[in-house]
Amino acid sequence: MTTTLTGPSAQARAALRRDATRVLLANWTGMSTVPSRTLYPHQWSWDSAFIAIGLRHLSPRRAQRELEALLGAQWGDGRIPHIVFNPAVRLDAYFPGPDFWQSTTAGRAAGAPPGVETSGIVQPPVHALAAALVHRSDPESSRRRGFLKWIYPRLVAWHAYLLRDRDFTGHGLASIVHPWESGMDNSPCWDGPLQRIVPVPAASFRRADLAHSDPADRPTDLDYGRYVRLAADYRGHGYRDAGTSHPFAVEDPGFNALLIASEHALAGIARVLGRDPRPHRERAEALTDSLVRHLWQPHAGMFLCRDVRADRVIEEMSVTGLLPLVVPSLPGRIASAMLRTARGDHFGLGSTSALVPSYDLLGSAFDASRYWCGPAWFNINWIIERGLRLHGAETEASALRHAVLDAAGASRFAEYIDPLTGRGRGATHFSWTAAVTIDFLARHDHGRDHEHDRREYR
Ligand code: 9WN
Repeated sequence: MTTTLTGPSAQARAALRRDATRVLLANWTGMSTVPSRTLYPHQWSWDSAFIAIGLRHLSPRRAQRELEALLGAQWGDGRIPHIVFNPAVRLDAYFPGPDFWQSTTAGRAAGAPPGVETSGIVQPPVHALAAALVHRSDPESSRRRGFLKWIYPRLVAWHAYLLRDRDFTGHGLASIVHPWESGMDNSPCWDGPLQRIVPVPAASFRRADLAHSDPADRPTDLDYGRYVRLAADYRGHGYRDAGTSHPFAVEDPGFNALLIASEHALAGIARVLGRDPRPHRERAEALTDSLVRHLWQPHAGMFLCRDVRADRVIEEMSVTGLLPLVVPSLPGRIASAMLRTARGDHFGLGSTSALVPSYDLLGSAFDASRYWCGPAWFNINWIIERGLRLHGAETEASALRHAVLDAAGASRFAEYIDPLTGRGRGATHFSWTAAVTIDFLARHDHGRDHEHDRREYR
């Protein structure tokens, strides 16, 4: 895959922006944006955060509405569900759909809202970061609509849920209780903990994803059998965390890193609202200490997941362990080691792989096509690019941005790509791919990356 140092020409940038804009317009339902018209015809939690980050350059108001639609389905206990279902979509268009999750009945005691069907699990907490960026794109309309005032207490409740109900170890970190909660569904990191889960028989459910994509690109039926078992058992416990055994419980560094970045963003939001930002900063620093203390693994040169039930480090190098680059106050020696790991043979940044792959290029489970077992994802590379800039690797950040723009255009805004060849995989016209493209193009045009990030964390 070739990448230019200067990036696409002005003409190519204009064409890319036009095409990416079309994707986001076509995927807008009137209330929010679907990740993909075919594969994912509802609203997804972390997708909407990335989508809002792109949409803010087209319509700050629509970006605000994207996040408001998601937070409008927040549960009473503070959780933001990973899917908000659109009642106009056929039940068999996505599995597991609202008839499986049954949030309005099974989730009632945990505070599921009565007027909307949602899933009962969560996804990585990137929302406060998205809200801060959306606000900054048009502070005037944000103020007029009371955007931050409305969203701030909801984001505070969301983080409180994660740190209150999901800290199973007392480490001060949030655990995920289902592979889907990581956003990296079939990462090889989950293979070990999933061994404990008895899959439901494949004949007992009907997957909808295979109608829209190549089975070789997707998780297997065995994976699905385990996903369904975990979700059904959680539902059986009313989606309550207290008193539920959670046979799958993992401290995931990427999930917690995004929580830290979002907690810093909450400090910025609090300041704009005239509130005290210090509790957020202190929480972010405490989380950073816990992340380093419990998940940093010097022998790997990166963060690794922890299997909470087995009380064991998961010795698999997934890109989730590089996402802490997005944490601003990471100790310098750790940031440097991570940069070396990203550039090295396991992730091949700037050499073997123009975009950072989702999993260790040398890992025994590496598969260049299969979902989170190797392919490179655009939202993940957006996070890595931000991390590179935060830690002073400006040149690599620009090269990565150009590579993302090349790959997005060449793959028709693919869901993900083969990291070795750049070939698109999964769905095309994928929303967060278009959103990340628009965000990178806007920043290319304004050339204000550096200044932005420094200001954010002051
Ligand atoms: C399950 C929507 C979502 C992303 C996830 C990605 C995939 C769903 C699925 O699609 O997960 O949530 O059915 O495979 O893994 O990161 O949010 O784009």
